[in-house]
Amino acid sequence: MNSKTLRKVSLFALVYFSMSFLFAGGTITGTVKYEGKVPRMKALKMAADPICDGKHKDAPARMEWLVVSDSGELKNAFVWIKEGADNYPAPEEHAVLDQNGCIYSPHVLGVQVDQVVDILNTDGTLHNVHSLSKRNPQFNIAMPKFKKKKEVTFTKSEMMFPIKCDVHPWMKCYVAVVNHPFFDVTGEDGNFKISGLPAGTYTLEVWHEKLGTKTVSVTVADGATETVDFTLTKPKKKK
Ligand SMILES: [Cu+2]
Repeated sequence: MNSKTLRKVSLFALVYFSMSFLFAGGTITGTVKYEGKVPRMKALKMAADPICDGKHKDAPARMEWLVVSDSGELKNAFVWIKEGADNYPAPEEHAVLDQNGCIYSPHVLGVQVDQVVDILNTDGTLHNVHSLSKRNPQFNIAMPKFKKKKEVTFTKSEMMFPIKCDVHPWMKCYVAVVNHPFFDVTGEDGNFKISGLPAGTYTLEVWHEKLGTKTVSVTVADGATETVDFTLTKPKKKK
């Protein structure tokens, strides 16, 4: 390579490098809170399976349909770009759904279309993985104690559907299949963060298994961070 070409290549690399910072994409971040009476989550009765029961000797596992901190931060809310994002190819990285202590971990899982999901059986007991999807074909897989891993993929985008275990009736989790990577699930602090969004206007939605959904329109610029907080309440009972 002569020095002229080298200069050209270096200049190109420099411009490219700077541009990647300029166009790093926008971020939406925030906190999901719950407002209302917080029920105490009942302990799960696992006595029917001594292996499950034995894994929670110190503290019983509890139901997870409404997990709220003392200051109202809501866990297991799914926040995602409902409208405005393009289709993205599946990442190489596998998503993981573990069956550990006879509960699903995580309780709410977001995956991309065609992304490989490793369904693990860490328990050494029989589980049955039964998907109740509507757009994607349902499956019903027995995972005997020696079956440590099963890989599945979902080929169509589909908002939340349950996966349950027919052996242990308390086992239930929720899966969303999204055609892009812009989603997050809140942890115990209620926080979510969606990064790398191309500049634009999007419909952002929060979903919770008992509290329903809420949407908001958000405009993000390259390199900027928008904060969006949600407060969810119990839906009114239908009369
Ligand atoms: Cu099970």
